[in-house]
Amino acid sequence: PLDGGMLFPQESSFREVKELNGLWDFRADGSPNRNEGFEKAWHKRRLTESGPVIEMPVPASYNDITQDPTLRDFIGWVWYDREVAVPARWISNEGTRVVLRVGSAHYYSIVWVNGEKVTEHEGGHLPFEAEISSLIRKEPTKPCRITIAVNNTLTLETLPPGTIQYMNDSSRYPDGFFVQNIHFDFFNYAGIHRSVLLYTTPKVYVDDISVETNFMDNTGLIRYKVSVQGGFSNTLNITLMDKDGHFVASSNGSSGGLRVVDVKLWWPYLMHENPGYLYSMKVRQHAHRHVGDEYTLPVGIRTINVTNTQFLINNKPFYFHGVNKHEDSDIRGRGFDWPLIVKDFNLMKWLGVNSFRTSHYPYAEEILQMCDCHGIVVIDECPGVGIKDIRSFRNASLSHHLVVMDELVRRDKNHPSVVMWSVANEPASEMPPDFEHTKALDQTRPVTYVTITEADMDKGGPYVDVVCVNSYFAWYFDQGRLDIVPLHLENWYRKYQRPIIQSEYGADAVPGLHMDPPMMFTEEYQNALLQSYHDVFDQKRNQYFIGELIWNFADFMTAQGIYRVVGNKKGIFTRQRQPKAAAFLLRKRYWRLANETG
Ligand code: GCB
Repeated sequence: PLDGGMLFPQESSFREVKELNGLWDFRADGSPNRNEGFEKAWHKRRLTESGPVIEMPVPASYNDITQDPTLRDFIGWVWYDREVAVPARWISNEGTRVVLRVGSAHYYSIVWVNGEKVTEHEGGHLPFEAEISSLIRKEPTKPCRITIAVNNTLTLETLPPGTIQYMNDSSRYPDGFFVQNIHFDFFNYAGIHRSVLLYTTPKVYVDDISVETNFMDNTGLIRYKVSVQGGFSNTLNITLMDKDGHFVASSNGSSGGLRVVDVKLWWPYLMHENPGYLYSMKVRQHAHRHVGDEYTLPVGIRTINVTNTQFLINNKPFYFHGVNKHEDSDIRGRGFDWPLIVKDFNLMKWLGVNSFRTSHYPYAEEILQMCDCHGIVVIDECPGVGIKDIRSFRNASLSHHLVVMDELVRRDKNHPSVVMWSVANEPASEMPPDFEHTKALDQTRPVTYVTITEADMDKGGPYVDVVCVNSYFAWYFDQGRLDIVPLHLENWYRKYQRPIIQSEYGADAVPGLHMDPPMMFTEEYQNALLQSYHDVFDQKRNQYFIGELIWNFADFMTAQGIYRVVGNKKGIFTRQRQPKAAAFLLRKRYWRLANETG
């Protein structure tokens, strides 16, 4: 089990947040053994003192920021550093706890403050933090120096996994030549991808909150658990307010229940006129001889249930009509970017999307918060993608996979928008990943993993609550032959007696390429392929077929290869978020579905 909670940093009368985004000094360690930074202890001084640096924006992937191809394709340690002025009141007040938090960095990170190591973390896409109160008090008058080294090397133990192959044949390859082998279809962007923050809490602080919700007739029920760390808390008051700030219910103690009369349920967008209704649960602790603390958690009251044929939200059948996404865009790569996020929400609403899957890794918390507010339903996926080597998965990555699921559930458990966990995408299907662990972590949500129709050996199906399936008929197989789509889908859907989501289907379209009758890679072919799948979906809907998620919302960057023309072009929007013809087809379909399925 993990040590402590990971509440999203929040300002309140008792807490402050200071963003450290902007330009950091940066250097990639290009030394032959990629280890000069550690040998020469670059963290002991400013990075500018150990060699040349460049400016690097945080948050952003570093890969596409410069004109240097070696930095784009760099593998190894990169170093970031900057100084920050810490407010005097944080230092002088011994009752203030100062925490340094990294929203995510890809892949392995080590963090130093004034030359002293404060934490290290394995894995991208999830936050990590360290308390640095005593360190900053050691040299109260000096600015505080933060150094972060990040290594993007993928191994058989990382998620996603990867291997590095050295080419030793000197007649064919130059000295030190290597290639990275990966089995996932997106660029391995690296760097500090989400905000770096300093935040404060009082010494005795609310460390974690968990809620589970239910309702009966008109009464909602919130069961909560609060953990306080750092000392003894005298009293814990819980107050629930509605959206307008009116008092609804209250309770005391570290666990208990709140009854909500005339409950306003959290509904998905398009199912109800007030989607995404959120209460505010204010947790206040009063510690003995210390300042109190306060944290307010948004809470949506809703239930999720899966039957043999249906996915139920608040006991009403829910049909997923949505997209798969990536955190991906020009220049910033996987770096967090508000304009992009808001644009994507606007596009999703324009399309009539009611759900998406966080393919193939956890997305920024701010995105989930927006989904909570807007009533957009999320299938929350862990970075278990590209697991093709069965032996290595069983031996090495499996234990890491469990930790990643722990971290994911800890971070996202309270989001009403998150309705299901996805533990892997297209793993070697003879070796289904461990569902039981995730089930034990969260009994309130169904668990799925994403399989692929081409996998005859699929053995995961029987264990999951919902079967998610990807298929690329008439694309990777039987190229150009749309007439085979119905037969193959039909055969596959017949396999399992449980709810099925078509979790991926699609075709690459190079925007502006036209041909009629349609040919592969044209906008017409993308449309025709989607239509041939939709015809089958429409026959299956209302039986056990509970959703369709297009691959992909937008074009995205991949490694170079003969299958990819500057990235994957299966987007219905370009990477710059302009519509291809398929976006209009989807829009018409999704709004029709919204009217038919409620
Ligand atoms: C898949 C993968 C996805 C790829 C997609 C494709 O099955 O899950 O990551 O991008 O196919 O376009 O090949």
